[in-house]
Amino acid sequence: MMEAGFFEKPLETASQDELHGLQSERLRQVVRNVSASNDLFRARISERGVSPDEIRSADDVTKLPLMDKDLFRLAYPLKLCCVPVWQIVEMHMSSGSTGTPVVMPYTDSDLHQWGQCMARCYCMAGAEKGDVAQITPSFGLFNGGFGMYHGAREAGLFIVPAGAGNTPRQIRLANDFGARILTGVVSYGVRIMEVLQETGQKLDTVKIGIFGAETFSESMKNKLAAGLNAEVFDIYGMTETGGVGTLGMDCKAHDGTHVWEDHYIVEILEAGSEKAVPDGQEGELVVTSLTRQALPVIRFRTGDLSRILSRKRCACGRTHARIAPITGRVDDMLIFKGVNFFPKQVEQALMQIPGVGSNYQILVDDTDGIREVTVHVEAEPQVTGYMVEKVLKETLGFSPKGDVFPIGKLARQEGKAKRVFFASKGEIK
Ligand code: DLL
Repeated sequence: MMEAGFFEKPLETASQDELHGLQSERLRQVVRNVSASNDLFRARISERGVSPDEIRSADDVTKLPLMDKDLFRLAYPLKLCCVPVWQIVEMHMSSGSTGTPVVMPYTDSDLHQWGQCMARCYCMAGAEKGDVAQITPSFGLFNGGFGMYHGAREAGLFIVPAGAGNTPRQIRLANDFGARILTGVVSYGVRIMEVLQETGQKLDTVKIGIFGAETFSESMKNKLAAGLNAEVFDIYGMTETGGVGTLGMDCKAHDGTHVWEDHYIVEILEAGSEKAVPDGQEGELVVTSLTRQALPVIRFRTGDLSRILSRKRCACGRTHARIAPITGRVDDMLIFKGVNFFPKQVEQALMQIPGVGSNYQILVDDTDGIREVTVHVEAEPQVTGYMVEKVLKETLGFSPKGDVFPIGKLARQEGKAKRVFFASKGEIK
């Protein structure tokens, strides 16, 4: 039953005990299914010396082998699929930052599961039946457009499937059709905001912004909320878990991402090890899908860094564990002059400077055996390279060179923004 703010209230507010019971039952089932139907899964579980019968409770998840993106690459295109091909009704694919093709096939029931997770996110943000939702990620192999579409269908929204690009048309569509909800990848939300500022236009009816797929610092989120004049939510998900929204979003309390625990078990492990870290400590997020048919992941190393914020009931009434916004990826960490940092920290620092725009790049050059890091950022004319260097020094403890460009001058990509460029990969001209 749909109630204001909730899509499936009983499940979203179930007690931790009830959730644990549901997870245990579903884990038993999914482990049996993958072992019975897929050679790769079966071999990996048996190599670990585990029999599916030994998996009785959700806590037994730690007995199972871990998987990562490399396994997806080896299994390309469908060797990890656990259903006959005729049951597949849709697929999505991501090439990821490492270029590894990850394929996710869906059965009809998987599309329904995806739609339900995503519909929970819409309702959690305050969407109501009949609201107009404008969807700006591309409709294609990237899961963003279709996931937001399937969820909007479940939630009974009026969908404007605008797809990517053509920002002036996006603004016109939103105003002409009275969009109340605007969705997209973070950098595209920023693009819309910039065009609004350049042209002096407004979004007349948008009240809810749902953005994700990329690093999303608190300051960027606030900037976007101010620029769009909307409440902004940080939505999470990935191809391997079934797409956008499958891993949840923050609620109106904006106190962490609610992970849909009746559908997924999350663990936080020390990066590169099997050791669990205590709640509150940062580590790599590892996910097991409990309710997917075509390709459930078992202990998938996401490469994303986060921590458990709370397992207590949230102010919104939901009981599902909350994780911190993703701070970076295990493989994104940069080291400069002995200091480790993530692109998100650079973003956070830059956004403190009044007049700084939202587009920036980090250039890493190791050509002469000495690492040089330069930060390019778009800003108003009053911002100088010295100001950028000073803020980075104060917040990160080292001084990359800072170069300032007029707003709109740095290259932009369609879809996810690329923030880090390496001379060693020929990415800097
Ligand atoms: O990016 C799904 C998505 C689409 C999420 C639209 C939100 C909005 P992939 O292309 O497979 O799927 O990329 C997944 O993107 O492992 C994270 O590293 C990153 N990511 C996704 N959401 C967030 C977020 C989609 N809210 C990878 N904050 C993930 C930070 C995110 N990083």
